[in-house]
Amino acid sequence: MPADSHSSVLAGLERIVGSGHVITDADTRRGYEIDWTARFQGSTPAVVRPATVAEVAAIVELCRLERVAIVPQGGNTGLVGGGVPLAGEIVVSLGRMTAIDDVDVAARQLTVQAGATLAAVRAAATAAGLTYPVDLGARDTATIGGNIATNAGGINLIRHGGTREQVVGIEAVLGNGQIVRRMSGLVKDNTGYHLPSLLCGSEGTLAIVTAARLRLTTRYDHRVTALLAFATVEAAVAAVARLRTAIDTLEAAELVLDAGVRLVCAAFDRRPPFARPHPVYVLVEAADVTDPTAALSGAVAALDGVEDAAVADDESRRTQLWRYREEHTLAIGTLGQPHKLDVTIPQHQLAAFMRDIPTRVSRYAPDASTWLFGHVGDGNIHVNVTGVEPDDDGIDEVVLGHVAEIGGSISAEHGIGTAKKRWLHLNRSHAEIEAMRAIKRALDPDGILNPNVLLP
Ligand code: FAD
Ligand code: 2HG
Ligand code: ZN
Repeated sequence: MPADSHSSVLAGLERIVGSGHVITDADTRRGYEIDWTARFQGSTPAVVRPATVAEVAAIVELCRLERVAIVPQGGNTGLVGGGVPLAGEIVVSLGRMTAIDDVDVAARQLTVQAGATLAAVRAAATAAGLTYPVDLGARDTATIGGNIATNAGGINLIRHGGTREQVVGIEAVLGNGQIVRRMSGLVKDNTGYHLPSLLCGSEGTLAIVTAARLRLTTRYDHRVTALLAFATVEAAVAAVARLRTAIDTLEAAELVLDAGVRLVCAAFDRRPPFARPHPVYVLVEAADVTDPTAALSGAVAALDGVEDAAVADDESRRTQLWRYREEHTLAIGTLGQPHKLDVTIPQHQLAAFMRDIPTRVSRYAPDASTWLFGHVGDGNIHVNVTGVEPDDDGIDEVVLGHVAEIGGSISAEHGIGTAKKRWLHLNRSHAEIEAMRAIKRALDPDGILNPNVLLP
């Protein structure tokens, strides 16, 4: 941005939100300029923190006039470099817009501003006797706006669906500066294009989401978690498939490998889960209004290939079991900046993929390490590669190319961001990408919202 336009934009932003909410100081900006993995780092002239939808609309209008690009940012836990200013964009942080309205128990819905954290929304729903069923490891920092923008999946998707399935209403400022607000919460409403669905997964390229109306579900107060050990990925995948049909209270089915569990134990000084290690572990959780332990235990007893099992029905032991899974991301982060390749594999290819992919990675980068874990119940495997330079995206090409060849998705739940836009064509046809471009042009005619994200 040229210096004169720079100062007029900053002055305009200060007029809109007040000078205390335009951050220009380099030290404070830093946290907004670098992503969670530290793989993506950029810079911004300013971080602006609006408090109302009207302020967001005024910011978008100003940036349109000045032809200045914007990166919307929530909790900055995104893993594809989509929420940080890599080309000098202004950061619009939703961090002050955190209000959560009283739960509408009769409608089983909740209205919330986009900057509220997922954990705060879940807590509000729980306090009202219901549940917001999306959950993920970054719950304490990730925001509802970020969840909507990335269409976050998480650990309970097999039972409740992802974020898109929960969003019944939305308020947002489009890239053309207009405010759209559809928050009545009518679940049957076939009056044309469904903007909440369109904005789910739009990664900040069409609109800045300012509030949402979310569907809530039954609160299950009884919960049981089991860690099951297997000799092979094949046995683990087959067991998960059987469990999914055997018990309809299954909320989560997560897979980790021995190497990942050892890494977690070493990084956080934890004891291993069993007296002896096993090649593969599956963490399953069932939840119900009455105790699901007998149902889960019965279904596990009928499985083939379970070499050992640990079952927990109290909060503290359940948390201990979940740590072997949830601490993977942090433990891998201790090894340096990973390449994170979040993919979905067709069920029948899962085991072969997990066997093959480390070999393909080693062929390209003999010193690299491949870490595999994820939401096996829906085929979503997190391929993390360490020991490769952050900007060496040849490794991304190897993994994503293979995923596309076998009919998988190159982004299961994290989005395309800047990290994967080069490979969007592997999954999306020319016609689909052109349709997306047309939608982008219609809603963001000046191309100011996240111009370096999603579309190649
Ligand atoms: P940010 O990182 O701030 O932004 C992400 C994207 O959304 C960017 O493109 C940004 O521009 C856009 N955006 C943010 N807010 C808005 C808004 N209000 N309006 C428009 N665009 C906006 N993801 C999963 O899906 N499942 C998981 O299980 C999961 N587990 C995770 C575990 C850990 C430890 C970590 C660090 C991340 C995990 N993630 C997971 C990824 C991440 O938490 C999600 O993508 C989350 O939805 C991002 O929310 P955020 O508020 O941090 O968004
Ligand atoms: C998870 O499921 C997150 O833990 C993060 O989606 C995955 O670190 C990753 O690659
Ligand atoms: Zn995940």
